[in-house]
Amino acid sequence: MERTLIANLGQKIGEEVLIKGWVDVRRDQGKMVFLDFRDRSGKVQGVVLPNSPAMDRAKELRTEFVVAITGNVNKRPEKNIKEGVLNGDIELEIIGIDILAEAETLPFDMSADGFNLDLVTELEHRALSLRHPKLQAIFKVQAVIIDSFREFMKSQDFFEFQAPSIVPATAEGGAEVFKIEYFDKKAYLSQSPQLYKQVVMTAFERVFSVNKIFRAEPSATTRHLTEVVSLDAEMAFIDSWRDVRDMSEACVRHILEQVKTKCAKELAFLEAELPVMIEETPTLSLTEALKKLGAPADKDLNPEQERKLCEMIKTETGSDFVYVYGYPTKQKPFYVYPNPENPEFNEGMDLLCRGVEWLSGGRRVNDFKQLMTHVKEWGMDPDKISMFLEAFRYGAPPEGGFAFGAERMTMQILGLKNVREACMFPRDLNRIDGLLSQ
Ligand code: AMO
Repeated sequence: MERTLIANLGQKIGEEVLIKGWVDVRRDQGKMVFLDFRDRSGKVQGVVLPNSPAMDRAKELRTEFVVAITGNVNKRPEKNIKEGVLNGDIELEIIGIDILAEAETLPFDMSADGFNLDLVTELEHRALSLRHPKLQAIFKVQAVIIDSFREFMKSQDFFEFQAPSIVPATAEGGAEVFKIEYFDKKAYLSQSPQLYKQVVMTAFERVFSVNKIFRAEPSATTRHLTEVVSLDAEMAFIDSWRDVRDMSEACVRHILEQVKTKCAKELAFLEAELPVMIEETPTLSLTEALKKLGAPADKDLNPEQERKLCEMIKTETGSDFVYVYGYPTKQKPFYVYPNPENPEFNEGMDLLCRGVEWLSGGRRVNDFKQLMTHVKEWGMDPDKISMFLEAFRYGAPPEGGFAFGAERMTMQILGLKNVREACMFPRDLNRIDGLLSQ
């Protein structure tokens, strides 16, 4: 018999079917055994009646056994119907049980009601906690976020390329970088595809990538990982950094719309409310933002100021988002474009959402002579970035771009408290799968 997915059982009322999946819950009531089964499509309740040939086997089953079940799909009596629940109106009368794999007793209760683990235990048992619908909902939303990013960039005629992870020089500054032994030479794990997206832009004009980036982040915070999925874009022939701002805003809007329509079930299950993006996202210079906060002029916003600024903007405008642009030129990497009217400040920008930085970007220096001046002033070794410089030596248009972290985006969209909840296999100062012992 061909396998029927659990979500399709409702179309097979009165028929004999074969399902395959895991035992989700087992309730032994002596004469009868109730078993909930789970596959990739959903759950169904099964029952082994007193005279069933499957009774002996049913007594052997425990949670997470992998099974193939034959049974009849019956309509539930009116009084037992559960409205609004998948298969709430049917029940599988079990006639055959084939055990495909046994499971040891679980180290913790994984049933929907019993699943209230602290994050450390959840991470300690990632292989098991991934089977829970809460975690599956989070990562389904993340998959839609990444898909929608790709979809939007392609709709705007951006070309997808694969950026390297092993690089000869750091793009974003020295401290937070992993050095690797590359045979008997030194190399780095890429902090950002920044220099590569700029190079590819000089050939394809509009480019994007979905890549892993690595940051040797020395502190364990709720928003920093050492391995991040970065959604990067770069575009040629801009008139100003505002073109980049507008493109990134349209991209976020598309992602939010897609999550809203494609993940309605997951959002409801996680009790998540999408952040509000109003028609025109409020946009302030760093100087204006600090003034608004009553803070002295500074090089950047600290996390507390980011949180406070977002709260103020939310109260004033209803927007959960705010762009901040115009950072002190020397505080940002060498490639960021200084404002020609006030070169002390640059045309870099950040997008904050619900108190956390979500995206960075802006206009880049495209004039080769100016770029070489920056290379010197920022103390970069031109030999290490010779490929990047070649692209600009031979004609690069005015350009800019942006990057999101997929985990931060997932965290803020779902209102999660810790970025580790939004990363399937988080790496940080203390953890690579398990806790690091030294
Ligand atoms: P930036 O360093 O701000 O910019 O990174 C861009 C976005 O990546 C995410 N992110 C992180 N998420 C979790 N943990 C981390 N340690 C971490 N580091 C970064 C954030 C952040 O907004 N090259 C520029 C982008 C550009 O200008 O196009 C860059 O890398 O969501």
